[in-house]
This record gives sequence, structure tokens and C-alpha cells, in this order.
Amino acid sequence: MFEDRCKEGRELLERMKKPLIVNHYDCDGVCSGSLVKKGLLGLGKSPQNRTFRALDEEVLKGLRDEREIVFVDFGGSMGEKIEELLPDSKVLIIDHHQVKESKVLQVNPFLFGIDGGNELSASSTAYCVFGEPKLADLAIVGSVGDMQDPFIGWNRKVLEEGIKAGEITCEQDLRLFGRVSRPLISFLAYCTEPYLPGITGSEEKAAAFLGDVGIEVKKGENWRKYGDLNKEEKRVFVSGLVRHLYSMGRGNSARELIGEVYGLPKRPIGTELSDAKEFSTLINACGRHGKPEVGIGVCLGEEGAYKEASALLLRHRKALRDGIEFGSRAVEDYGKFYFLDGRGIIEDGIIGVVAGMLYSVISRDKPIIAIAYYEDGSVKISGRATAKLVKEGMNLSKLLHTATEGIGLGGGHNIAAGGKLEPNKLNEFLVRVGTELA
Ligand SMILES: [Mn+2]
Repeated sequence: MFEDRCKEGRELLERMKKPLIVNHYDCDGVCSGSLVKKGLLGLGKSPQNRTFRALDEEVLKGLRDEREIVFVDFGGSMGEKIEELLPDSKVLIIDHHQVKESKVLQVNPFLFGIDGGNELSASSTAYCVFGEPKLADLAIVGSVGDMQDPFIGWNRKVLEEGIKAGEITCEQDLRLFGRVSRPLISFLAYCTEPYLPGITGSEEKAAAFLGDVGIEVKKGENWRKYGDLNKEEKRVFVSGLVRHLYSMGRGNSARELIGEVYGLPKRPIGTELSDAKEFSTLINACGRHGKPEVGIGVCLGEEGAYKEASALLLRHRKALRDGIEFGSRAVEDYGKFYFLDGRGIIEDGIIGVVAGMLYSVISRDKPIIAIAYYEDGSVKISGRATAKLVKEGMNLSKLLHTATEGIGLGGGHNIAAGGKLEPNKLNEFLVRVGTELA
């Protein structure tokens, strides 16, 4: 049973002294890496973190001198390689990607028939290993970062434990980024998820919209935030947005405006850290712009880390805005899927996020495959689908795995997957994707 495996994992951690935590660089990777660090500190250990964009043989070879290693948010598919390359190390894998069992001890929901794609992130899996309610906030932030909300199954259990312990709140409200931390005008002007046609990208138009619906943007000297509005103002604001989106032919986005939001009342109120979604974007910004250690510092509440992360977030949001502006012009309809060529324009670290956000400007009836350059000139692939497509049988992990066979690497989740291609194999890859989807 999954619970027994979690207990085994915990027992192995208890036998470690100075483990090296090796985690993935995205939000879930950084949150799970931080959660494990916090948990281990609580057990009196002296852990350290190292963050990687991907786990491959090169990385494993570089870990040869490490005696105790915990892999988080990746490693599940590398069990045999780990055995071969790190035969003398004590190793635990905490992962939630589709995988097979090996001799290395692995805590992974997929090994127990639980869907790690939507029921447990690496962070909430790590939470289950420690079972410590104080760690529930990071578990939830990681799951939100992996787009697993609204929570079901095991995530729901973690959420409920967190609520009970006073670490998390949960309510129905506007789901837009910045609802707790951003003044209303920039809240709207910088909104990329969903993209608000006619508003996103322009402070002037955002201010005009607020004027139209009759909401005051300032109270005395202070710029108001969505969280400062009273109930009636919130209602007026949301229905104005819904009307706007429908008038622009974006009814799909309108339906996604409201949903479950998760608050973190023990983190500084009025900052990104008090809302799980904003927290997750902050962490993503750190990891994806080469500063995962700042993200870990934020998760652990270290001084100074938040300020540095905020600067990275500004940069991140500008890159996303530019990316989606470019993407909505450049995305092509390839029949069975959409294709976005972001090479030379969109950074590899955010191409997947941009691909996912494009669903607010393209129809949701087929998957999107986007590409960018890695620093070494090879091609990064990111695939995104929708929950509805997955329900109808779409499996992007399988698709990318098959379509890259012999010419690259690919895998991940049903709904979001990634890969890497040798530079001159793009045409072959695209033809294969088309064939697989036919
Ligand atoms: Mn993950």
C-alpha cells in the first residue's frame, strides 16, 4: 500500500545523516525539495539541496561521491541507472511521474494505482512521507504549481489536514494571479492567465475597465487590491470581467475565472506568500530563471530571499507576457494539434508555461506542441493538453515518448509532457506526432 511505502521512505530518511536532496527546478520540484529539507531539519538532520533541470546520466555521474541522496520530482524512471551508477549510495526516490518499479526504494503514487498526474504532486507525495501538518502549505503550493487544483483524492486529504492545522484556508473566489498582492490596475493589465483581450498589456485599458464597472482604484493614498474590495464590489468586478470576456468571444476563459483558492494564513498577509497560486508563480520565477536556491530560501522563510524572488517575478511575468503575445500571433494549426515554434524567441524555461496559457486564445479541442532552444542548441519540446482531452484518452507522456523514440527523449504526464530533440530531427518528430494523433 502507498501508506506503507511512505513509512518505509520515512524510515530510510531517519537512517540518513547529511543527505543531499536532488530536486527538479520547477515549482513542484523546488517546493518538494524545500519540504524534504524542512522535514529533515525537523528530524535533526543536516540536509543540502541541489537543483537540476533534468536528471540524466551526466548528473548521476556527478553525484558519485554522495553517500545519501534523496531524489525529488524526478528519478522515478532512472531507477536502474541509479543502481548502476551509484551502487554505494543510500538512495530514496520521491516522484510522481509515470514509472516502473526498480530496486531503489521509491515513493511514487503511480506504483500504487494512484494518479500522480492529478492526485499527488512531488510535494504532496513528500508530505505523505513526513505526515507533518506544518509542511502542508508547501505541499499545496507544489500541487498548485503542477496545476493539480481543484484538488481531488490524496491532494484533498493533504488539504484537509492543512486546513485542520490552520496552515491553509480554502474558498471559492476569483482565481486570477495577484488577487492578494497586486494593485487593481496592474492586476488586470498584467493578467496572462487567462489572457484578457483588450485589457492585458495595457494599464490604460485596465483603468478604463475599472472606471466602466465603477470600482475605485485608490482609497486615500493607497492603491486597492482585489482582496481589499467588499463583497458587492467583488461581485461587480467579476461580473464585469465575465461580460467582457464573453463580448470578446472568450466564454471558455470566463468559465474558469472562479474556482477554489487556497490561502496560507501563516505566511505574510498581503504578499504573494499568502496565496498558494501566487506563491507558486513566485517559485516558478526563481527556478525558471536560474535561481532555484532563492525559491528554496522563500519556501523556508529565509531572510532576504523574498525580496530577491520578487525581482525575479517581475522579469518572469514580462517574459510570459511577451511569450504569449508572440505565441498568440505565431501559433499554427497543424490539423490534429497546434504547433508553436518559439525557437530564438521564447526561453526554454518558460515555453511550457506559455504553451499552457495559449489555451486562453486558441480553442481547447486539440493538444499544443511548442518548441524552444536549449542553451546547447538542441530542441526543447513542451506539450500541453486540457483535462477534457485527457478524459477522452489523450496521453501526452506516451505521445512524446513514442514520437521521440530514437531521435530524442520524451515523457511526463497525460496533460503536460516534455522532451528533447536532436536539432535536425524536428520534421520527423512533427510527422510522427501527426501520425500518432491520427
Ligand atoms: Mn512535479
